[in-house]
Amino acid sequence: MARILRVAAAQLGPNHLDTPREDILDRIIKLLQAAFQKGAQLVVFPETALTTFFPRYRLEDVPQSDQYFEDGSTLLTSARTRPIFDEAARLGLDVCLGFAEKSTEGGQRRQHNSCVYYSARRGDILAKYRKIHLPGTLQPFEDADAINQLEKLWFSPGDLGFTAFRAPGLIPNTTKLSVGGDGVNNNGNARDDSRGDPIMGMMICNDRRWAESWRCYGLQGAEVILCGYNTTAWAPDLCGKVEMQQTYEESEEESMFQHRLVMTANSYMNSCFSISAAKSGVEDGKYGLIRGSMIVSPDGYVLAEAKTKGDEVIFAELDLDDCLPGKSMVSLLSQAMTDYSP
Ligand code: CDV
Repeated sequence: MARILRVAAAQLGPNHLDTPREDILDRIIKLLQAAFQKGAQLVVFPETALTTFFPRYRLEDVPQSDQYFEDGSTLLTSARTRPIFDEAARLGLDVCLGFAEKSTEGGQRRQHNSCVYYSARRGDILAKYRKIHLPGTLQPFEDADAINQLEKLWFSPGDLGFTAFRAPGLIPNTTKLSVGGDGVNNNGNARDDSRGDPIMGMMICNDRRWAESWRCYGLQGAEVILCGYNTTAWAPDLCGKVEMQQTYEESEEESMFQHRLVMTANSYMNSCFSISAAKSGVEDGKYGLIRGSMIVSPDGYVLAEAKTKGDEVIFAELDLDDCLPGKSMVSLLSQAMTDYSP
């Protein structure tokens, strides 16, 4: 029996430093409704979906910076975020949403680049991920015109690991089993838990460029990877390319190529689906972000891809059992390695 999951990536066009939160919430809610119309059960939004990508600025350039942070424990109740989850609950949609998080765990203020997984079935947040690979520099470049990426300054590295989880209520007649292993037994046959609820893993933007992010999830049997991003189309200082004198268009094309490369190759290598959602277009009149929200199959094929740099929903119907052949092959290989004695 197939295990069908209908998913969407909700790409957002640019947000600006002074875009009112009500406008952003309004766009996000319209995207949720568009995804629902297409038949989606799960919608993935970009990294820092609620704001401009403010970590490109120095602290002193963003004097009211606290307005860009959310308390992760009040997302469902705060007027700043609640309308999203109320609408998701009304439509019965699961949501993965990226946001800048402030917390005071242990009495100390911390800031993380985070995302949460909201389960409509549970009516609650099921999982949270805090970005581990924070790209860029601690100090701005000397060149005043350089485009900075100061995530190391704004955020602490994630402390929640790459923890896969099962999302309930999306697929009928699943068995109730926990996460673990690669979903196959030592003979290469699907273990009973391949009939369980879908196994999800979340990562954020730069995490997708590192094999260990994917492999940590792959080894937990992840079937769907969710990844929001804000990828600069043009940052020659940051990318060490000042000497290359690439044009803006060449740089953007290369960035798109590399995004597609990591999403397709890693989905294939871990035999999982992936859903990536961009914030795209030119933010704050100057900072270009690539497009390329896409849904990729365990064979590495792009099933759906955004065509614009604005608000856009892409959709695909996934059969999670398509993850099994690749995962079975891994299991056979590791068994062969265990059996091998020189
Ligand atoms: N937000 C990001 O993590 N952006 C990085 C850029 C700076 C390279 C990315 O990996 O897309």
